[in-house]
Amino acid sequence: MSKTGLIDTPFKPVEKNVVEEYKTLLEDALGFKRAVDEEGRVVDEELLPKVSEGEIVEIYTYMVRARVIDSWLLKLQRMGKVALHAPNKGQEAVAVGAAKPLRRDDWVFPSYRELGAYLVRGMSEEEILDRALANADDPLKGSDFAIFGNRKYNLVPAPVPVGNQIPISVGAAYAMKYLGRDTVTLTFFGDGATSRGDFHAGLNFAGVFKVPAVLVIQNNQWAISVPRARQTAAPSLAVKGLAYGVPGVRIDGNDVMVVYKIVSDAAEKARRGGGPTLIEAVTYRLGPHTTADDPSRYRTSEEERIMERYEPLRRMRKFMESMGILTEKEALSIEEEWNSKVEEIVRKVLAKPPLPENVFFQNVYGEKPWFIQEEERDLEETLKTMEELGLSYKE
Ligand SMILES: Cc1ncc(C[n+]2csc(CCOP(=O)(O)OP(=O)(O)O)c2C)c(N)n1
Repeated sequence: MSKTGLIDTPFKPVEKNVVEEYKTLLEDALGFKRAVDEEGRVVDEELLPKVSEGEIVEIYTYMVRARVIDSWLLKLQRMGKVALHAPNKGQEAVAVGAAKPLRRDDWVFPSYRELGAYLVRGMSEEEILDRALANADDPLKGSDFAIFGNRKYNLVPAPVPVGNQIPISVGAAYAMKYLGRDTVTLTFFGDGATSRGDFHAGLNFAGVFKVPAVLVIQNNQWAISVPRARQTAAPSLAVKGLAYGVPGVRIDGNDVMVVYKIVSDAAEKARRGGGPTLIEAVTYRLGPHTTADDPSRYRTSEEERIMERYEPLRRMRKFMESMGILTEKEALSIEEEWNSKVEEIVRKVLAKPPLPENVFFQNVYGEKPWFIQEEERDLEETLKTMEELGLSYKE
């Protein structure tokens, strides 16, 4: 026996009880949990979260709001007002269902496709649009496009490199544990991100140090044009957690009820010192990867048409109707209501002034080095000369 007891000696196989425990864990990681099927029927009552009817309507409303703002961002990009947008259509249940059970002081590390989570955290449509248009009220002051986030809501801006948020969020979770807090981190990333080294480094650290992290894979089947089958030869993505000692659960990501339930249980377990969970939420991206993508080059419209049947809003309407919570008509009127609300917000936001031209030189350095000061002066002079010549770079 070593002094620390941390090394395997004498050499022996893994104990029987661990093998038994892993057999149960395998079932979760290779299975497929759902509470409500695509026709809105309850298929497993045990997986329904304990939420009131009012909360169910609230959850549905967040999903509607995410869908509405998403379609506006798409339109505004086509109008040349937004540089780039990564559509969320079809993935609202994962974003809303995972963010909703969290506490205000928990931390969310999104990827770039979680509008529903931003709304749940408290970001308004106006703030989302200010960000997307990079206007004078943009909370991130024009830094990078298509990336959201806001310190006010413990919502960390997503990185551009795929999967970078994984080790960063795991480190943040470790910090929470180190500080003795009972806050957790919730991280979103795609199926493609599971092929990056950052995923493996993050999961390994999370498992070894039992950090309070909930890691959610938005398995939307595609990493731009690369299908899920090209990401791994493993039978599921959730099963990858087990190699790192992180329990993995594979769930129906279009069933917001099961997403809420599984994330809520994982977060509470993490809060009590039970360590991390990897959740594979199986969903489908109904739109293009970004506004710069054309999915018809790598998948059929037949596939998209079939997947429409599984989309989460339709399922929620059917579920609420069958539970006598809201009729389909009432549910659809929530969509109409938000459509007109957001239209008004769009008008307001479009009328706001742009960021000042010298924004590049602000918010980066506490004290600007000489070469930055020189560049800033250069810009000022260029703008002055353009004005004298009657030239404008604005529309
Ligand atoms: C390190 C890195 N490699 C490549 C890219 C280009 N890229 C941007 S998004 C993306 C696909 C990501 O797919 P996935 O993780 O499944 O997320 P999804 O977009 O499907 O939500 C790629 C390859 C990048 N941003 N960073």
